[in-house]
Amino acid sequence: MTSKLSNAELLALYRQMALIRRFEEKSAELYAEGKIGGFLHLYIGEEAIAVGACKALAPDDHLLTAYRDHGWAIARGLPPGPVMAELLGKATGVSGGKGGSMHLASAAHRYWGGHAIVGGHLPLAVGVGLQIRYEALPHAVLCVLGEGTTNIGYFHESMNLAALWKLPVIFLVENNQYGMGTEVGRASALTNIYEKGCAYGVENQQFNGQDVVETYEVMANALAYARQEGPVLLEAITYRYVGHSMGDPERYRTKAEIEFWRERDPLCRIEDTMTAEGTASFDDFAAIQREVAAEVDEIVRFAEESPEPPDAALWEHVFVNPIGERE
Ligand SMILES: Cc1ncc(C[n+]2csc(CCOP(=O)(O)OP(=O)(O)O)c2C)c(N)n1
Repeated sequence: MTSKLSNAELLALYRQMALIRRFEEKSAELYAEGKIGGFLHLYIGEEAIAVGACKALAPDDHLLTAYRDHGWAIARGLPPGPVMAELLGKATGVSGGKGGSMHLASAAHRYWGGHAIVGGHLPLAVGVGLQIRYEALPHAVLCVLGEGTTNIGYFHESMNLAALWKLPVIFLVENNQYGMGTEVGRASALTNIYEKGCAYGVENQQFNGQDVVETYEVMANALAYARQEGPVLLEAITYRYVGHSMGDPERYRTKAEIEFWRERDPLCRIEDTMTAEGTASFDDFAAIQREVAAEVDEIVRFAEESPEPPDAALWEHVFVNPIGERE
């Protein structure tokens, strides 16, 4: 891990990853207590991708993700208290408590969700990219998806149009090895997902998604290319330590496999490198972990003490087509 980032920047990236991990661990507890409804997909193990990628994004760039979105929301700068409140369905949630875990969004952060339909957000990302080119704006779009999503029609339609119109869209595949319980090689003809870019003449690259610095550097280069030239397909090699969603019996993999990946943990990677270089000590990391634990306790308190949305909120933000209305 060689880097142009300062020690302070590296520690800030570590802190963000630690915050996301703690946030996710607490979410699992709250889910088990019945305080979070619906589905809950955790990001534990994959934190370096969101944190490294969001460091490279400019404030005016756009971000769209699938349902494994808590880490992305926090890395993009959405306040974690209202993110947790959204998971609990509270009025203070980022989506007013009406979206829940899979529908985090914030126009102020140009974070357009949080999408539950596999691949559904890819054409939307292309639409945002088209607007940017149409208005000759300097921005880019980051569209995050799982490797399973690259087998869906939307992926191919989106890659085709993004390439044809040279849109500033980065398709970032988080290859965590499984789509629900299906291992990548059992569902995809190509297991090097980045090679799918070749079919559309799209620039492509694979990288180590467990390395936050590498992620940042790859993203920074891809963004510069996308703004000038056109789309990029990136594949981050990663792993989720926990089930696809809560209640996944995980019969499709072994404990040894999980252990193999835990040894490549993105937080430990920074700890090991910085302590070996003498730029930080294990005490420094322990202090950050304590701070983050206290911060997440406060986040949970805020969310739990927040009110439910009022009944009248049922009638807000509902799209009605007046042309279709009958007398
Ligand atoms: C159109 C559609 N088909 C099926 C599902 C059910 N489903 C939810 S997640 C998922 C697996 C997606 O895997 P991947 O894209 O690799 O993302 P990951 O969960 O690994 O982050 C499936 C099939 C869905 N939500 N939408």
